[in-house]
Amino acid sequence: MNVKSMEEQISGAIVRSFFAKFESHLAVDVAIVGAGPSGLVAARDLALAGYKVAIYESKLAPGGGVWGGGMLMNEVVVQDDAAAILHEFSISTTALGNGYHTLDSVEMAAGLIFGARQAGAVIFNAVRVEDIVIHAGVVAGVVINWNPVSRLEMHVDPLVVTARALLDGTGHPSEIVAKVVNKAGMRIASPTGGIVGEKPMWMEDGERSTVENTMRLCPGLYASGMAANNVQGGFRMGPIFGGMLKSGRKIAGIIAEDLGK
Ligand code: 48F
Repeated sequence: MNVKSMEEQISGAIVRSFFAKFESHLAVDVAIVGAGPSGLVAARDLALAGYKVAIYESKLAPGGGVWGGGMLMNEVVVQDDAAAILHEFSISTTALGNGYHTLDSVEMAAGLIFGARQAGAVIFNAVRVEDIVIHAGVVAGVVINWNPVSRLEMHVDPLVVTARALLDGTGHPSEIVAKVVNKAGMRIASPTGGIVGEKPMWMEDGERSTVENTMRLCPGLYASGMAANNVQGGFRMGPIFGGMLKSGRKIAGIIAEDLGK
């Protein structure tokens, strides 16, 4: 009898299990680029609504800008209405009684990741979206490669995942929208038809405008969080995260409405 070694069984289990996950997500309803707070909230909402959702995160650890709190002090602040979204993820907050809550940024990052995953969204970490697919004026998917391949500038062709909706949750640089505007030369829904560029710090205005700036940009393409703010020219706001969470919720609603069932 041919008995497999433990080494062979463990390696085989990982390879088969990963490739089953990968193959079943070569065509998805929603591809989300960036596992920051806005992308993770959108992912959970859309997965709970029954859509097939894949998140691509170039770093090894999903969570985006949450982990570091403010200036590496691992606490963040949210407003009352945004705390309610965190409570849906079973993330705890401490009410300050003035409309704000503090919370542990590590619990927030871990909780958002776990919530998105438990809802059924699949996260591909250490995977960089390096380009987009466009079919006749409609954004239709992502071009992906291992982030280390990108960083080492290895000459390796990527693979492609098609998506009915593509969400740019890449934060400050709005990398995916930049591809659509600069590489594909498409016009998007913004004051200039392109990327306006993020403004300096103004917490109150930034928090409000992040949600307002969250929208569909062209057929198949959406932006949330700081990516949405960069596109529309909103102010930055630093370590208050309510706008990010509400932006994720808003864009999930818009995408679900566009996709239908
Ligand atoms: O920046 P990020 O946390 O996204 P967000 O949802 O939240 C912004 C806040 O964290 C913070 C803030 C709040 O006041 O201002 O900045 O807008 O996370 C974006 C994620 O996208 C990943 C990146 O590593 C980060 O984890 N990312 C960026 N470009 C790519 C990418 C790419 N091309 N492919 C895959 N992942």
